[in-house]
Amino acid sequence: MRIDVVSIFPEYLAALDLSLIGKARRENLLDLNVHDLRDYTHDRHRTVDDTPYGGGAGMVMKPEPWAAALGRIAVESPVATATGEKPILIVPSPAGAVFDQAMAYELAEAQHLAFACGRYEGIDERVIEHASEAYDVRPLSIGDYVLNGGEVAVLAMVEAIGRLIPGVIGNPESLVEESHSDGLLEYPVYTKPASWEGREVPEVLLSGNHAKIARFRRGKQLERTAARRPDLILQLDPETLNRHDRDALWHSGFAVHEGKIIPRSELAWG
Ligand code: 6SD
Repeated sequence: MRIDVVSIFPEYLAALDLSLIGKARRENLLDLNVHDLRDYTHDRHRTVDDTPYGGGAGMVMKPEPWAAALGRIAVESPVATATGEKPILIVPSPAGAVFDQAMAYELAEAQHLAFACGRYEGIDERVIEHASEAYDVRPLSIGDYVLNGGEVAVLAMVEAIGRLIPGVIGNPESLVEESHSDGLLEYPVYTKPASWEGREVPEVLLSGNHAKIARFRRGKQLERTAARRPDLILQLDPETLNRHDRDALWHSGFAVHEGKIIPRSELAWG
């Protein structure tokens, strides 16, 4: 996969040299290129911002450097060249659709992703419209809170997407069981010592009874998800829930009633 990131703070992306993503780059599984937006300016001060039309606080990123940077990246895109397909341009924004694990899986299939990191009050909107001619543009949010720029959002998305590229994670089995891939949060994990500070590892995990361990873990996933993310419980397909699952959900305040999952408080009696 090829990834291009455009930012006025290219050093922010240095963390992508580390750990699994850094290793994937060195092994040529990931061709990641970080570009300094100021390299696409032509004035002495390398200006990337200007005052907003209509007034208001702060500055807006000028269109010309963005058009030059994104134009160069599109022309050099391996997908545009090989298949005539458009590369995907992700624009982090608190006003975007929320990036989730399903999106990470979808984007991990792409040949070429580009990321445009805004700063100040954001990028002149016409850049987004103009970029749609060469890119499949996706304004994406990493959650409902406000950052100062797109760089931290890009770090999160590149890590979430990059680890799904075949070969990046040594043991692909670890991708199967993880949080969100089955719509549930992860079960709790423990290691040695079995007794620590007066706290014991749950006995069933020391039993060697694999069926019982699997049931225990599934129960913990359902219990945790019900307590912390009840919204995820309501999105489960009730057809995927066995007798043990329904029992665990009942104890966590949910019922399967007439083919639907509902909070037990909404069960109509009589
Ligand atoms: C000015 C940006 C770009 C400012 C952002 C994204 C999310 N989820 N929160 N905040 C953000 C992105 C903020 O450029």
